[in-house]
Amino acid sequence: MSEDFVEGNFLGLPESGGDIDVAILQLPYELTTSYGQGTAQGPAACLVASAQVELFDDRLGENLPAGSTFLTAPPWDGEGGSLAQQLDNITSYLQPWFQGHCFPLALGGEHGILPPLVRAARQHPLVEGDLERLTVVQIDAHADLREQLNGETYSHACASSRSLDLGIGRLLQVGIRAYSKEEAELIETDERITTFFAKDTQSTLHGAKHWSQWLETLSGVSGPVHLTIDIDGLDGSLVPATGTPVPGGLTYWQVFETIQALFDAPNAVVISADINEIVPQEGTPLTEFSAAMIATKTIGAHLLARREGRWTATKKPDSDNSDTQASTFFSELLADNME
Ligand SMILES: [Mn+2]
Repeated sequence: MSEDFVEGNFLGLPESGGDIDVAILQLPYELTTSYGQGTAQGPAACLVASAQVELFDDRLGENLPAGSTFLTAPPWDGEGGSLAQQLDNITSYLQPWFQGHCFPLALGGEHGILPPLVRAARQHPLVEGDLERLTVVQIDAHADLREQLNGETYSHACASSRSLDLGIGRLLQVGIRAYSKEEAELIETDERITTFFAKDTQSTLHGAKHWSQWLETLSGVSGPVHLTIDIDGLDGSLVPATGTPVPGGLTYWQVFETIQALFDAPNAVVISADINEIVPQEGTPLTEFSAAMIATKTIGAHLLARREGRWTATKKPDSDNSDTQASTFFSELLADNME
């Protein structure tokens, strides 16, 4: 632990002022988690666990922050009377960090944070208001492609469906091993979706072939990308406290390889990431520590992309591109749907 360790900050890193390169955002959002409880405590627990993560990044060859400036932003305040207002407030909280000048990494919170993340990414200079340009890469046990769960269309189980509704151009999924017939049919028919099932990538006989196809797919991605990591994509033994731990998932190293392949892709620009469904557990810090390790790896991969010219800060154009409709988007959308 370094002498200037700051408690409560990601990796304990102090804020040195000036332009922010990496913003750690906390979304203690929990509205629809169906089975487990405690995702609202996830972000804070992940920050505490990050104090135990080594600062050395082997690919950068140096310790984080590696000359860059990190900010651990105050958490989203949880305000909003209705679900729609909460989603709008999350979008408003995220917006200042999606202007292209820094790399935002959000910690959740349940996977229901994905639609507001996608909505915030719409104003990114590389997305230019057209979400069809955006690819979402999803690590998850669940396809999250349901139309609704228990009557709720913004359930965590519908996060990817709602992102497709918002108009994203492409969805790449890996780790998927719990899904319904309806979701399997959507995967078959919606050309925007490419799914690598865990039964294939984790197969003891053919896994290596499928896994290298997944990494090749990532290497071929072009344009702006949001990476969403539901930590239940990892094998349940690594994340025992997450909302719905599922056996048969990705190994720790497969998550690392996914991050590396995506951030190293020559024509892709990973503009943002989130790690969600983090739940602390009394007696073992394994779940939140796994999340903190993955968050650190993600930031290391971002800094390498920056160093090697695959990510460049985009200054906000003179014409203000901030999306003024974003702060009421979900309220208006859901009001329309109820009519
Ligand atoms: Mn999920």
